[in-house]
Amino acid sequence: MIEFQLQTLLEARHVVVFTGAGVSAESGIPTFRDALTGLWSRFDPAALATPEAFRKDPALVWGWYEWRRSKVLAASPNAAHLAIAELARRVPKLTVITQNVDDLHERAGSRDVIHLHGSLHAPRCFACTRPYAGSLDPLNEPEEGRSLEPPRCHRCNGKIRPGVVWFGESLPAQAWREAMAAAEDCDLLLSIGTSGLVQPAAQIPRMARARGATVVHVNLQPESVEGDNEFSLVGRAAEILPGLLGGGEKKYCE
Ligand code: BV8
Ligand code: ZN
Repeated sequence: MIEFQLQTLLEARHVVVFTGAGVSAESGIPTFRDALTGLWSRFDPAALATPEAFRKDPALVWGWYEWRRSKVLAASPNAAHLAIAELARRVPKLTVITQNVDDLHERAGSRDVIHLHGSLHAPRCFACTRPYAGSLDPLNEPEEGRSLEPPRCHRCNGKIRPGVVWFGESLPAQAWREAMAAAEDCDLLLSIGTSGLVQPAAQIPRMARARGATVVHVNLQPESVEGDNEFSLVGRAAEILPGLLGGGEKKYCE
């Protein structure tokens, strides 16, 4: 049996915490694949999360994102987000790199979070790319499955789009540079709640391992791991992360 202990965590010089939708699941935010439950289930997320979908039917895409944003506004950070913020206070250096478009890491107290796929809270003009200066009215609670006309840019009257990275769009160059630099510098990377399907984000844990870092996966599903510096912790992030900090020893086989 291989043990991964709190000690290994706290001896690290630079920890990277790399998160996917699974870290927000216990805050009630559906993961990307689950995001199409209920009245959205008739749509394919990968098809909706594209510039083509927005060009074709801006109100449908804007309605989906406003529904997701309203769920984020109504949600709270969970014990996993809070444990990650606490960990940053106990190690010399910690970098959070997230694929998520919610702000739950920030609301849990994490700082300088690197958002590889943008944010629901940074709407911008689809035409001139200027940030949207208007306030998005959270009061008109978007109905699930309903289209919603996007607001218009104050400068060029273009349609406002969500500030996320769609499939087929490049990742923000600076975020990607910072994420690669952190992955190559860290000596421990915690990969939490990600299926590792989406590129190039899925390269981040691999980059860390290639530089000799220890990589620990936290997921409901076991991760196939190799070598003696890769581990798979199976379970809920909101239980495992506080457990790690609480000093609980985790025993599990490779
Ligand atoms: C680009 C923002 C190039 C939008 C997102 C063929 C092969 C390889 C790659 C490609 C290909 N064809 C196209 C590509 C590229 C494409 C891609 O990767 N496609 C995949 C699907 C095959 N990538 C892109 O297009 C990227 N851009 O490549 O640009 C380029 C180059 C030059 C010039 C122009 C372009 C851009 C990708 C960004 C897409 N945007 N998000 C939005 O949110 O609406 S990605 C989106 O899906 C999420 O952000 C998330 O990162 C990702 C996956 O979503 P989920 O599955 O929900 O989340 P996750 O994977 O994290 O899975 C949840 C996990 O949590 C599960 O494992 C589950 O077990 C676990 N879990 C659940 N509950 C818990 C838990 N774990 C612990 N505790 C729990 N409680
Ligand atoms: Zn504009």
